[in-house]
Amino acid sequence: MSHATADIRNIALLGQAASGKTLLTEALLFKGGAIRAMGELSRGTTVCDHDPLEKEYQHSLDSAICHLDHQGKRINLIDTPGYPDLLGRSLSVLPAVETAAIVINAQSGIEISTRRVMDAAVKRGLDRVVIVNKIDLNVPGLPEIVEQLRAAFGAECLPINLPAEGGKKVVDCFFSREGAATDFSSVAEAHQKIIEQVVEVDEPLLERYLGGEEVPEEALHDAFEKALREGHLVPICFTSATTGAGVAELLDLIARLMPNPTEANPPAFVKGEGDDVEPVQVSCDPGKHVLAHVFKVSLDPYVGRIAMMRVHQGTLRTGAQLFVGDARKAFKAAHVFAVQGKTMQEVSAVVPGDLCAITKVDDLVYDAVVHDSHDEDHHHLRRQPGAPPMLGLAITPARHGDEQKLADAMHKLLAEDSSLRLEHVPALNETVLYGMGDLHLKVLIERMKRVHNVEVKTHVPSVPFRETITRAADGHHRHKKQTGGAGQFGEVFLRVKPLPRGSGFEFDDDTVGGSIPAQLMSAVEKGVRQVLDGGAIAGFPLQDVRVEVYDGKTHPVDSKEVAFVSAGKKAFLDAITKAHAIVLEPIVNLTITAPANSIGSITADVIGMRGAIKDQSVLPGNLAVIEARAPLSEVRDYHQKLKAHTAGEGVYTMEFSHYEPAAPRVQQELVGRHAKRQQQVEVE
Ligand SMILES: Nc1nc2c(ncn2[C@@H]2O[C@H](COP(=O)(O)OP(=O)(O)OP(=O)(O)O)[C@@H](O)[C@H]2O)c(=O)[nH]1
Ligand SMILES: [Mg+2]
Repeated sequence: MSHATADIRNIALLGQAASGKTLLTEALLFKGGAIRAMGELSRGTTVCDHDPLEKEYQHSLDSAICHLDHQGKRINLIDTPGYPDLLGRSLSVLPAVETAAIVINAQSGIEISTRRVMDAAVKRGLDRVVIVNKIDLNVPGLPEIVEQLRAAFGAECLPINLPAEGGKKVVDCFFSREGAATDFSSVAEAHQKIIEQVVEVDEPLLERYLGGEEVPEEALHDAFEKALREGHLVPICFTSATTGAGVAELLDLIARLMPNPTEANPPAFVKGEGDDVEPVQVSCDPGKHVLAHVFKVSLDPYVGRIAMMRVHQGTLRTGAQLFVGDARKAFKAAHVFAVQGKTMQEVSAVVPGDLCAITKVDDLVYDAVVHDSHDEDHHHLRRQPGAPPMLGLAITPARHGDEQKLADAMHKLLAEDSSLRLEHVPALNETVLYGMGDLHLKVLIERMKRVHNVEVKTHVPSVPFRETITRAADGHHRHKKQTGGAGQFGEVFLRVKPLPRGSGFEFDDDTVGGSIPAQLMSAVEKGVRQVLDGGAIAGFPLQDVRVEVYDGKTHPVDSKEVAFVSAGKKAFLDAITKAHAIVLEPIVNLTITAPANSIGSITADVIGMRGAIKDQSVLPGNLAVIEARAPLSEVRDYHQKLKAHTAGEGVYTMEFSHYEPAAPRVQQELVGRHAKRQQQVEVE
């Protein structure tokens, strides 16, 4: 079926794990006639949770795309994982939609994940709707959930329908002014509140309304879109994915009131690189150049790479020549697909605002911009930095000789998942994979085994300690070798000075009268730098050091580069042994969000880890936000600790703050361990 841009609705379902997003998506697909029967989560037969691992864990592990047609509208749904570890994967699909539907479990009310997805949707300027699901459980606290939502996210959260008959059905409150009895509040009250909220964004409408005139609901459409777009209205609706209550009403709401791609805030495209970017306007004009954005990449063992795209401008036709980013060479979109969970159906054209997939193109990585003219080179979608991945695991291949295979698999996984980071630490010869939490990394490692056929061993990564000096000192070395023929000669006098924390390394030529000529000076610097990585006392890289070479001697024949590399190295070693080197340890900032009743135990725990509390506050919805600071070496397993303190509800972000001298106990231990290692090397 072909559909125009104005008939498209793109909606991502987000929110806490087990709130029913996947089952609700299934219910919507069923009610909309896209599937003949509802699949079952426990059997892994739903459209969105089709992966064997999803069946095993009974949680969505990745986002899934599907669609249905209702009232002549094409409704694209993206079901996302709610598990806190996988939030990065969920939020990465937001550039594809106009509407974020935040699903809440009626039994548990607002949770931390609710707040995080709500914040992310606001930052992106998305229209929002809240869906309170599982009303069949007839929980008594529904009015409190509405109040909680308004306290936490603002008075703009207003019911647009209400449950009735103990959650057996749902009654519309927008199109109807009065109606049947509801489980709480009333149709008339909810109707009045929502209409008043809508007319507030439109001066002439407001005047008509205040003048006592009846404004027909059709006349409210544009104001409704404006209110959604500006975050002045966040409708709340009620559903049961199991009984189907409220599902038809939700479909009608989506088709009649939620924005089409031209009605929401436009996507934040920019042109240029780095800080030097300018916003660019894209329009849903089907005749303009094609501009599409890759919002998800997955790797299918049979199909290969699948890139999901949102077309933002122009019409993407099968056979088109397309460019990825700033590439000169085009690829041909030989096949373009509409996606229904794991099934893909070939289509001939995709209009602006719609979603599609292209397979087997390796350059299509997450966040890539695809276009059909060089006019759109250097176009990007403005990034919304998310929480950085924090839980690190050092990985090595389990089988000898699998290094390249592991590197290739990692490369592919990184392209799929923007909430992953890989870091190689040469000083420690460690490759560390950072993810959002235990489950995230566990699933990846299982995928690596199942899909990429590489088994890995993991261990807790080492802490990146550093060394520095605490006072200035002089160093000198004369390198002289006279063995038979040509000799080697070089002599270097230098001074080391401590630099302010975070300055790194500086090298300065302070010689006068050319006592060391330029090309030999670079040999001195080379020698000095050879020492930096290995450190002075504990084997960690040296930083915040300035080296000033102030004198030297050359020999007319024997002054070769090697001689000055060696003299520089040894003069530097001479200086740092006198410069009172110390070990520095990384300090991190932590922002912890947790239920308010766990503040006490969290604070005590942070202090026990040599940390300090910088700030704390309580947010509506009984959530505490604690800002703290602690040495990285103490918080590497904080994930587990926080889980234990908060029954799994707490989340935190961690970022590097600065280096500080390590505590004396830590210093002694590290220096002692290094000395022992050196002795062993000497014995061998
Ligand atoms: N009683 C009741 N149970 C529901 C309803 N919707 C979902 N469930 C159940 O809640 C559990 C979680 O449902 P899912 O659809 O997997 O939840 P989800 O939000 O997709 O969870 P994640 O994928 O982990 O984020 C399953 O056991 C469902 O059968 C509902 O409306 N009523
Ligand atoms: Mg799910």
